[in-house]
Amino acid sequence: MKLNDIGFVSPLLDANRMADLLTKLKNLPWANGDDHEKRVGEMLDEYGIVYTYQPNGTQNFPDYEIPTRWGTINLECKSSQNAKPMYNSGRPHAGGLYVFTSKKYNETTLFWGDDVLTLDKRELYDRMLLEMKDVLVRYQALPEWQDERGFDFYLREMYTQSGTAEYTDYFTHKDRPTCEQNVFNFFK
Ligand SMILES: [Ca+2]
Repeated sequence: MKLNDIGFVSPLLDANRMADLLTKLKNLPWANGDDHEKRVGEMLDEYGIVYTYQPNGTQNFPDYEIPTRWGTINLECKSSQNAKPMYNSGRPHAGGLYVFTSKKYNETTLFWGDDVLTLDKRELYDRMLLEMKDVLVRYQALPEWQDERGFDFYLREMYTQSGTAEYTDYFTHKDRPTCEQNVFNFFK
């Protein structure tokens, strides 16, 4: 099957079916990470949606790469005991569609990575990382950096969210309705 044909397979994944699927995803009760990921895959199957599962490996974004008539969708499943997901070393991806389920609320919410991490903040992170890498390179260039055991160093990114619920709770956040609506609006 040509890539162009995908999304036009029977049954047709049109805007209505997509909205239907998104509603079902949004209404999911909590499940732990593995189960959450699996049930989302089963829902994609139910809708006859063609996808590639973990195209970049098990630990990497995204969980499901889905060619659609709206372009390639990178869908990422997140699950947490609490009200915010863990991103670890991968910041929320621009263009990533997140399906985040919380045990605390026994609810699921949908958002685009762009809507939770602004472009301005991404650029700020990038500027900081460049400076940090520059510091590391300067130290590594010092003659005394070399020792007889080969001890070296590398920087690892770790993205966290801190602050009160007003900032960090994905379910009570003032922007939650807008974030969810932006997901639905994209597929119109
Ligand atoms: Ca995941």
